[in-house]
Amino acid sequence: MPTTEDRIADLEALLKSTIPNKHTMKSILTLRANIAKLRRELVKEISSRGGGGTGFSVKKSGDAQVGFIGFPSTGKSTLLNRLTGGHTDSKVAAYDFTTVDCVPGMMNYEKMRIQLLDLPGIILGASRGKGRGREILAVLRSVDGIMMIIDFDFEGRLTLDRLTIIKQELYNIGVRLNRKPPNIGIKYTHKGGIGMSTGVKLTHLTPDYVRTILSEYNITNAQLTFYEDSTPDDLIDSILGNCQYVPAFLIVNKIDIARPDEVAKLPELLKGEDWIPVSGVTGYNIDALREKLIKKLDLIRIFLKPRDKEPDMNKPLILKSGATIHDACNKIHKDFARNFRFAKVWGKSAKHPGQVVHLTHQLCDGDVLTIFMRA
Ligand SMILES: Nc1nc2c(ncn2[C@@H]2O[C@H](COP(=O)(O)OP(=O)(O)OP(=O)(O)O)[C@@H](O)[C@H]2O)c(=O)[nH]1
Ligand SMILES: [Mg+2]
Repeated sequence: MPTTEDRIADLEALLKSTIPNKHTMKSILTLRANIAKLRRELVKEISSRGGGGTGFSVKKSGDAQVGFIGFPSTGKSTLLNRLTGGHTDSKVAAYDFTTVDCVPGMMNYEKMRIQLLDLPGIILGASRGKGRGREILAVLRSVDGIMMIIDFDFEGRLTLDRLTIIKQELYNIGVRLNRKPPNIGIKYTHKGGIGMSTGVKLTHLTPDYVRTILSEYNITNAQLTFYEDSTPDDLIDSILGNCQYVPAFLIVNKIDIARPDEVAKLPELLKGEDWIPVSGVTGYNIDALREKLIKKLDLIRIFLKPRDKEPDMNKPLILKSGATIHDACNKIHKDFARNFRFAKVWGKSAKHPGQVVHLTHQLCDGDVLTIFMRA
């Protein structure tokens, strides 16, 4: 039986060979919708199989998890060693596929503990099941941040073809970088066909295209509201809802061996990317890399204050930006939310020191918090 990958390849070939004109428009739309649908089936397969059952078993720890993704020998393990101050067992060597497992390390930064996951170098076609590719990529569906890494070659040059592949592989497994979930409202109805309302001009979708995509998912009655200029992929992401939205940035490693004229070209070459040049070997920009990572994760520190006592300023609770008292309670212990009465908060999120707040109150970095529970 053909695999999902084979079916995608067949349809892509068919799409390529179809000359667009007004007679073929309908079949082109159907083909595109079919391909997109199969791609998402692949995502489901990957996330449920975790790459074939022998997935990496790394216990999550720390306040957040961040994964490295890059081709072999780009310097992932070297950087992991640098960032963790050597608190990891990841081996470094001058040959490809030195790392064959998911190796964790802990980076400590201003009372935050970030678990970094070193991964084997990916190869082209990882998401289509080559090597341990799927397992590697499956790990990246569950992290709080992703560091993509590319490097200068022996001649001191940098090309972006590998970055394109990395991004495509992540896309294929349903990982969306640096973006919010699509803002499309879908209300399923029992009758009335497909209704569409738009607050903005749609430049990537026509009503016909929307209907074709929906019919691929057997949706014949629904009311759609587009709040932004969405793409066909956005629509499918919304229907399926199985994508991960992860903050990410690009590390340009081995800057120590870069040709000066190549370095000068970097701002132009990497326009639109969130990137940082570093050297794992000389340590150049490693502190800046730590800072960048922390900023990207957008974490906040909450200091817990026991009733009538001073707050513990040494061990903050680390939460994601935008977190509420409810999130704080859940992080401490599930009983905290269940038996919650009210809380008092001091700091940026409080209207006045010691403001009484409830579960939906949003916290800010540096807040001090006392939780009162039912006896
Ligand atoms: N010149 C230079 N060499 C580096 C740098 N970082 C790593 N290397 C070298 O690149 C080679 C590969 O480094 P690793 O850290 O093992 O690379 P990796 O990405 O973990 O490789 P795999 O585990 O095989 O995927 C080693 O010989 C490192 O010494 C750097 O910043 N500059
Ligand atoms: Mg390695």
